[in-house]
Amino acid sequence: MPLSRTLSVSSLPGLEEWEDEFDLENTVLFEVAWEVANKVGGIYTVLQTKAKVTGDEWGDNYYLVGPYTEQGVRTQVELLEPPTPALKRTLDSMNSKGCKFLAQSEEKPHVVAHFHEWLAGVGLCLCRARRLPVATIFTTHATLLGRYLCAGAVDFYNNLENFNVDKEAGERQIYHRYCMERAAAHCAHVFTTVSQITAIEAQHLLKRKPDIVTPNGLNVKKFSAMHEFQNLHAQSKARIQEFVRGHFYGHLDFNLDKTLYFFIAGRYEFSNKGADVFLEALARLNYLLRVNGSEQTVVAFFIMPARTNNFNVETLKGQAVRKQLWDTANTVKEKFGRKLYESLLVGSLPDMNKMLDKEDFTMMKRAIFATQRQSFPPVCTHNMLDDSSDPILTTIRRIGLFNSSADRVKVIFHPEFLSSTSPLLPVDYEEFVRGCHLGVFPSYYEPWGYTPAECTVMGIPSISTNLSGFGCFMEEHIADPSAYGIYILDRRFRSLDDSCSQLTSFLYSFCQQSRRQRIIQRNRTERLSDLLDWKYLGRYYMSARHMALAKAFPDHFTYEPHEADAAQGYRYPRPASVPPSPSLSRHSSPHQSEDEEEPREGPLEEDGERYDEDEEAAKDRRNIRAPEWPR
Ligand code: G6P
Ligand code: 1S3
Repeated sequence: MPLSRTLSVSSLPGLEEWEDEFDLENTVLFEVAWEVANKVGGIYTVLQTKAKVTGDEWGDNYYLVGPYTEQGVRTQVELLEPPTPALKRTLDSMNSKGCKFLAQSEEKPHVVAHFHEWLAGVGLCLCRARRLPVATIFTTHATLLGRYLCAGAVDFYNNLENFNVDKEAGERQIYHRYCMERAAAHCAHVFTTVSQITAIEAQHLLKRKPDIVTPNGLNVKKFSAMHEFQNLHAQSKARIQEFVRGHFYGHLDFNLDKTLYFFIAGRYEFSNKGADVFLEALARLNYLLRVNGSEQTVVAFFIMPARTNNFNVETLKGQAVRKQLWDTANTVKEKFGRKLYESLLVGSLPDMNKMLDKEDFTMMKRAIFATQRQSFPPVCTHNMLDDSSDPILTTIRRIGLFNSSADRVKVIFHPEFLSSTSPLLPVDYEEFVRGCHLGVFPSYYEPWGYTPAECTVMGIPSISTNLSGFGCFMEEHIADPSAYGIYILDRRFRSLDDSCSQLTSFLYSFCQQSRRQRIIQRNRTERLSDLLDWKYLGRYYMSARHMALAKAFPDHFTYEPHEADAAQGYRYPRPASVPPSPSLSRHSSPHQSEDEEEPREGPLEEDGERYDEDEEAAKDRRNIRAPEWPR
């Protein structure tokens, strides 16, 4: 009996459920990548989050192949016996021969082998060179040469068609790797990449136009309580505030209730990831907040791993001082409580002048004394090995953001990925993101960009760019992205200086929102999650596999070319309560009320209009322009 596969997209309003009967019997899918159960970067996230929908579709016929690492096997893999005799024979044979071959079976299944990135692409080239009966797919998540060219001072996007690719690769000493990538792209039955912008790049640098764009999705977690993500924001923010209390000990002259947390995170590619632009915009924001006498403070985190030899003493001391103050307060509180209790027991009101004795005051004075320090709170949490040449630190020295009292923008560089077991900031990445107010990812080179996508599904607004796959995808599918907390910076048609100004204005406008405006905006941001769910985006991978099977085994499979652009024209409307013309709206985030009420208990007034989150969401669903479905 043929297995059938169904991808449910019913959660995405306006898109019909896509059901496709496809004979999967005797068809096997291998997905091969260096990052299978091996966390290096974004490709790990692609494979790990996609595993569920692909597994639902292919069941036991789905295999992920990656490098054997002790750590990966111990923490992420459950060791099992091979489920079919054919696979067992193949694996036994591979073991005995030192892993020499892959496709051998009496049943002659139709094999689809999907290779990610140039490292795995070597396997693809060998499949074709040895004429194995395998339908092959190659996905590149970035081009090697593109990444290298962008990291230098090159006007990349205006010169895509002019690069002498062999020369450029040779000069950067990546010619051998470049050749492997280009060979894999050309050998594959189907070549894909993660965004339109990288498709154009691949066409020029690898000299093959991708057949399908396969955007990256996420495994979206839905809470049963609708606003649970708002509660999580408050809880996680409290964890970050604790850290900030320690980090800024002795300089806590700003109001934590009026402090916003911005962050950038990812691989440490200073200009590719836009850390340069972010720093410049922070310096300008600092100036604007100061001259306008703003009460807001911004703490900007840079979470980018660099070479260090552990936390620095001053940073650790900050958390120790905070802990000591906490312990002191608790000791005094307990003594106070006991005296109060004794007094109530004998039926009298306590004499408040006798509640604290000399010893208590001494203890408190000593604790306060420990919070005195001469230096500013450190910018960096670790001892950097390349302190004097590090690009973030060098820029901070140049722009002078040293965490002084006068600064309205404070900077914390944490050059290590976050972990819930850290003695300094014991939160994992997800918890950290939830606790922040805004993710800032002004990348110059970003084929997709998971960081803003992750923010979106957690209901945290973010800034990306029109040079990132994510930013372009959101621009295409949302009528007014900024109303949903998706700010897209123009890095394509503006000079660097203009992009910095635009980013500054995004940041400054964000700082002017009231709490209730931020809450409304987070509700809207979170509503976009379905758009980024593999339940919906998985269809592009399906199409790529259909196409590859049809090319490799034309007698057995056919491919309907319309499949790949099934969602063209799909668009989220502007939120129902945002005025239709931008001229009516200073910026299209929810605004302008100074009160700090929270809008979750019922309808509220927004710009004289009624705002009701549930009603607005329902209205938006009705307004969504459904695409014409090609059949
Ligand atoms: C969530 C919580 C509220 C809290 C708010 C803070 O919405 O449910 O209780 O007041 O976050 O928002 P803010 O943007 O100021 O961190
Ligand atoms: C690449 O990882 P990166 O951060 O080096 O692949 C990711 C997954 O497709 C993608 O999101 C990212 O933009 C690329 O750059």
